[in-house]
Amino acid sequence: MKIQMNLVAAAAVALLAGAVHAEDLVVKIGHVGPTSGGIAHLGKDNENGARMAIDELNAKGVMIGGKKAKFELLAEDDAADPKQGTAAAQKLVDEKVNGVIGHLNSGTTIPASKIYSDAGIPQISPSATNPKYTRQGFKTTFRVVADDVHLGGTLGKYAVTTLKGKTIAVIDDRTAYGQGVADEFEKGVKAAGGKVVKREFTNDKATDFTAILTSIKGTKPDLVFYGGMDAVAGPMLRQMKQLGLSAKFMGGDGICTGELPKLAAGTMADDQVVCAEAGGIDDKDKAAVKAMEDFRAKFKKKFGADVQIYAPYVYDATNVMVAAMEKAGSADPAKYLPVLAKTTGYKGVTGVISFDEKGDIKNGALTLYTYKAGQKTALGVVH
Ligand code: ABU
Repeated sequence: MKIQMNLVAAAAVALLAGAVHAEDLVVKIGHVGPTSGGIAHLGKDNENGARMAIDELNAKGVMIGGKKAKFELLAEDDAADPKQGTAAAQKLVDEKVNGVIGHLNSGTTIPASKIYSDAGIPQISPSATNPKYTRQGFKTTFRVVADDVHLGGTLGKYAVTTLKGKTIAVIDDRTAYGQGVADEFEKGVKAAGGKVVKREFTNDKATDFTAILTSIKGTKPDLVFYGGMDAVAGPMLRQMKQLGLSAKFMGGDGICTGELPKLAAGTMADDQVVCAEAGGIDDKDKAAVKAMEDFRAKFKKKFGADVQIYAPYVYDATNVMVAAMEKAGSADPAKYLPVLAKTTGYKGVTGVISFDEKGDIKNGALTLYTYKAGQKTALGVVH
């Protein structure tokens, strides 16, 4: 009899628990990045940033409009390819996601943004830096990093005024990001009174740069800028060394990764490479520095890997989106989108996030880095 009573009680508890689950609000967050191909290490880094945020939000228990939210991560791979990017976007729209974090590359983020905009789904890119992304007149596009105008322009000025570059060569990979950041770099060099003596291009899958590096070597450059990603920059640095081209090497955030020394197979001299991350926190802000250190330690413990570059920005982007849902009391894109657009003073691990009228981060910082003994080493934060 007693056993029967216990079984009835257990069944009641299970029923109650089931009823609570039935009341949960399922919130689907899409994430898109290249988790296959040459920059899969960066796509995985971004995806892990989203996974970390989602796991923490579920563990914390977030209430949206009086219901307990259960967040689901729908992670898609676009292989950094614009066509696969739009296919992934359409798939997420068909899955009726409540919001999207991504994509990683400007070349995939920009075409995908039209699909999300048509569906009214908010999208926050944690890493696409081409300015066009937020300048298409869409209400659904947001970005938590500085853009290539700031990035390329700052690096161009730095090349001339700090590194004293006199003969500067520029290479890009002809992607929306690579070409765009190289153009902005060139403008920055010219504005600072410098001169670009050679402009060459390759593509984002190339492995042999002998012809363009030989042509550049003929101009005796003291500085080479590459607009593109680390998967190409690494082998390019290796081939520069083979050709006896020991110029300084600069690039934007796409090369500014923890993986670059490995991809360059130990051919980088100390201080040879200068690059910039499109975000950063002031090292005088001890609380912010500690928050970032804690994030990196938690990330390493959870995934067994160091942050490459943008995982903390993905983490913040996910949390900013969910904070807007909480504030709006709804995960319905039409209801929380206006609240997201008004985001002001959100304190994340990457700093303070406020959006301007285009959906860009206000007062986005940059962090300049070099590499010493194969370690990415900060030179300073620029606003
Ligand atoms: N911002 C560098 C990598 C992503 C992109 O903009 O293509």
